[in-house]
Amino acid sequence: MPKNFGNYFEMVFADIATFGKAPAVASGSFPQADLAVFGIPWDYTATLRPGARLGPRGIREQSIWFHEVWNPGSTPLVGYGPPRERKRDRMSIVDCGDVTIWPGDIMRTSESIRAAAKSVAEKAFPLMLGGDHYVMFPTYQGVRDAHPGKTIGIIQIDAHNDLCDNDAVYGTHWSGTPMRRSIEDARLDPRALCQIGLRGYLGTVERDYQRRNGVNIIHIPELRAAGAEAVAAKAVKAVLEHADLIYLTVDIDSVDPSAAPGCSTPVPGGLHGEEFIALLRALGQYEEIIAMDLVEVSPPLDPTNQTTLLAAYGIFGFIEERFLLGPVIASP
Ligand SMILES: [Mn+2]
Repeated sequence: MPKNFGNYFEMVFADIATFGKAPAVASGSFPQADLAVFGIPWDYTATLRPGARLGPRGIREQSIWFHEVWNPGSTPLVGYGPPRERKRDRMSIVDCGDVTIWPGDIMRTSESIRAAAKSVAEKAFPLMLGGDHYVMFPTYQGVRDAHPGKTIGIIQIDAHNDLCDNDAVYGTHWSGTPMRRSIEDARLDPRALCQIGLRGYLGTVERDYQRRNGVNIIHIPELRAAGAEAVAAKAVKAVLEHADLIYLTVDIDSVDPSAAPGCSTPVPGGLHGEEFIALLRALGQYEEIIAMDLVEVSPPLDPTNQTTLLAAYGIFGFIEERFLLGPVIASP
């Protein structure tokens, strides 16, 4: 502990808020790491309510609560549940800062995001913090660029299908289109897309498109009945029938507004906070998932920080499962 600068990790309110207090890397450098975090402070393609440009900063601030998951002090933290073996105590995480954006210029910004995501994904498991959901599309393209010769399917946790195409008002590049763009502009096989958590009023055009093209859909009642582990297994299996690897995209509006009010387009009837956490933990057990994002968190709409806190906690559950925890310890 330095004498005059630097504070105990537990002090969430102190020091520079990198993700989980991971070391910040110099802008534009991409070191080898287990996991590399980068933000996209962009919400120019949001529809209903803005503020997701502040999502990366908000998630970083709340993430500090959980830094000991990956960088433990005297006693490693473990998630609640049956005793687990720990594969290792530490992992390397770096925070690459935020991608350069060009306010209002979608195409120039998309090029910037795609190149950044490729650079990160070549060196580490990339974790992207959005940003409205549109930024997932160029991120997905960049991750694909980093895995030449591999097909990459998508598991999407979301209230909305984001399969709109050419809206009369918003056009083709906005937060309702990233899955459609991924299919039509980035050669995603629609059968390698699995959407979990859809609800509310969705367009008949998009519903028919889903059915016609074999998009996999898992609604919340099925998750509630079967449990997170079974749903994660089903989603992974469905996607891997038509792809080599998986990109996981997580829209915080998948969660019920009672637990996640701070987002652009909340829809009642969503995942409970605990279901959200359990689902991310379950998905964290699949090494075929090689990239992740969490999008649509809007701190200005989140006066108690509960949405950003849930987002950060959910991410750490995934990280803990993916990188640090082993099997349940068998009872003697
Ligand atoms: Mn979405």
